[in-house]
Amino acid sequence: MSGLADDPGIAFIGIGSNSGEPLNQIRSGVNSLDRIDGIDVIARSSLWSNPPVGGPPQPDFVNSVIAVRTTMEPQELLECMLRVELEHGRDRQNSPPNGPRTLDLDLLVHGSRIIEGPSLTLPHPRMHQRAFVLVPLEEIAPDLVNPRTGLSVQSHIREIRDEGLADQFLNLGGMTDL
Ligand code: PH2
Ligand code: MG
Ligand code: MG
Repeated sequence: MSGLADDPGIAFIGIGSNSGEPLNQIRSGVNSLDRIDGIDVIARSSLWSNPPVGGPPQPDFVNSVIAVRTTMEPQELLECMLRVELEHGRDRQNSPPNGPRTLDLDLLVHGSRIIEGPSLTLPHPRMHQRAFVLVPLEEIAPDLVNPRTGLSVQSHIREIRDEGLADQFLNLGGMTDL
């Protein structure tokens, strides 16, 4: 899998779910993305159970990260991701900020693009501080350099581990083991 980290046609997508049937929704959501013309899922992390960060009291999340090879520009890819969220019961209108969700797909990195737009910021502005992104991302792309911080996933995760933020993570296995 070498080259994943510096290939301009590769995007990384963070996935989270803590309502309904998280394992089924994540597996189904990833399959839906893979079936779209112009999106090929090329790597899948394990599924990680972990406590919610922020928001109201809510169930633990299952988080994962995938790598996709895509011919799409970020905005088009994002629109496909929003469509897949909706198909999996996502209801933005009736949920509190950072509250429970059936399926959350976040575009983390798209090649080396840096974008500060009204509907999209790339790389994801908080990804390097979030254990629920870094722990799964490290499995598939430890050498990926965040174009915003200039630091690799491995070096960001060292800080997170030192702060104890990755202590409560439970590996539930791979997506194809479900
Ligand atoms: N997503 C959030 C807010 N908090 N916590 C965890 N553990 N995992 C998430 O995916 C998550 C969260 C907003 O998208
Ligand atoms: Mg999110
Ligand atoms: Mg989101």
